[in-house]
Amino acid sequence: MNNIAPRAAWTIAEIEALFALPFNDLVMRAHEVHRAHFDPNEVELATLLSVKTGGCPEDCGYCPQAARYHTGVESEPTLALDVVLEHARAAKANGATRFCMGAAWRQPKQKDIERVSAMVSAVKAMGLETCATLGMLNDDQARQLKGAGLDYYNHNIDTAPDYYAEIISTRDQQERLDTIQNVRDAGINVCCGGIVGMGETRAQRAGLIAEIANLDPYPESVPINNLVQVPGTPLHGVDAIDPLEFVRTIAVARITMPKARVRLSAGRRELGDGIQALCFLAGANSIFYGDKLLTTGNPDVEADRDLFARLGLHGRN
Ligand code: SAM
Ligand code: DTB
Ligand code: SF4
Repeated sequence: MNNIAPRAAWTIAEIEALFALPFNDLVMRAHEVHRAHFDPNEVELATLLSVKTGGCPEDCGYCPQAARYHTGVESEPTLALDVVLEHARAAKANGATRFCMGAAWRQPKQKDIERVSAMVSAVKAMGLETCATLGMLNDDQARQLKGAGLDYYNHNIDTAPDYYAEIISTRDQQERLDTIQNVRDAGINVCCGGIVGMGETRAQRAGLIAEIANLDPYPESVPINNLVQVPGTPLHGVDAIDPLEFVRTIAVARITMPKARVRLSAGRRELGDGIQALCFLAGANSIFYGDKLLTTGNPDVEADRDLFARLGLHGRN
């Protein structure tokens, strides 16, 4: 169990009140919380690799990997172990400390768990922290991954409970919460966040943060994704979020989850350098690092090195 102490549950009204603060007051408060718990100039670098791409049976309205949407992403077989290790070696050489393996499954099969377990053990042996995101897990599957040495499991609740059904119909949010509990019970660190910029209201963004912050204990890692709009997905063409509202979301995550790694996740290219700098000020202290997310683009390594140099930021040791 981690040392993240729970507090009394956050009400949605309390979280909405944070969102409603004047921007400077909100960011200052978040930055103070950030400084009290972390080196404010240190940002964790996590590199993603899609180890099984496309052909997913789910209908997540944001996702280019759902088989039912015509996005140009082809279904590919699971990557071979040596290919995964080649990517992990390159990520480590570039300065990443965490390697996250993603798969477009609703739920892995036993054979999948065995293959991913081999990847996890080998990546961990290279001295990287390991993370996987493979869809829903039962308790036995979570325990097998823990046995292979998995450090983190990513499973997002994605959006507020009252908006969820607009985005996904093939599984409900309670199933997501059950997986998160199975991961927790197996002794794996939890990485759980969501996506903003999907047409949700501010109250729904507050609902998303409340649900994550009220997990007991709250997750060790909290990815906040800015929707990457992909042609062919139902959410393509939705109004983008105001970038300053994105910064507010990061700040509220930091205040409500003081000891979590808040990850400025997908959608950084669309935010630009100035907004990313504000996100780091507001308490983001982790990014996905490397030229690709799972199937879409990310700022390239050179651009991130340049941004870190301009801001005086450094990676974790
Ligand atoms: N299939 C597994 C699952 O859904 O849990 C694991 C991979 S899935 C791609 C992991 C997460 O990526 C999703 O829960 C979602 O939060 C995020 N994601 C997927 N497509 C995205 C997009 N277009 N923009 C932002 N985040 C996205
Ligand atoms: C998370 O919260 N964001 C990452 C990771 N967890 C697996 C995925 C972002 C995917 C963006 C769309 C794509 O590249 O396919
Ligand atoms: Fe499948 Fe995950 Fe994409 Fe949903 S987010 S369609 S479960 S790969």
